[in-house]
Amino acid sequence: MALERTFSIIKPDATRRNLTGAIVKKFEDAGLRVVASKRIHLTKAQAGEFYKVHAERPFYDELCEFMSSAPIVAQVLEGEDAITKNREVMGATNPADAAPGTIRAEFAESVGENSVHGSDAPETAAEEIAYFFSGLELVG
Ligand code: DAT
Ligand code: MG
Repeated sequence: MALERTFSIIKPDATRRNLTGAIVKKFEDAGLRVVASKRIHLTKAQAGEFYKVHAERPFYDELCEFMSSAPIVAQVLEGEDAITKNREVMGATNPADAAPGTIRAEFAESVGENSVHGSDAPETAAEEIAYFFSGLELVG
């Protein structure tokens, strides 16, 4: 399995509760390395652009409000099979369905405010990394 990179966000519900370090520890314990990281406060329009694939969903407006309600930490994670591994460490979208020990099982507040985002495929990982970071900011 080749070394892979994926995109991750620590969401506003988690930065508000000062959980950045606890969440990064979950990634590091799983063998994922943070090779880029920045704390930023998205505008609603920037959140809307990032989540545009969900534009037709009933929760889209709520999602964009939430993602722009407080700072986020945007990150690039690197490791063997990083896209799948990150999704495993995150747990299911709805924390009620998330496996014990996953980030969402331990920290998420609801299906909407679920502490982390993670890319779901190589194409989306590449797009999402490029939306937030320049090549110069990726430091393996
Ligand atoms: P994931 O974040 O696990 O990839 P997704 O891509 O289906 O899940 O949805 C993106 C985000 O949208 C999700 O993290 C939280 C929000 N969301 C999804 N389903 C929702 C719902 N039924 N109600 C409210 N928010 C929802
Ligand atoms: Mg998704």
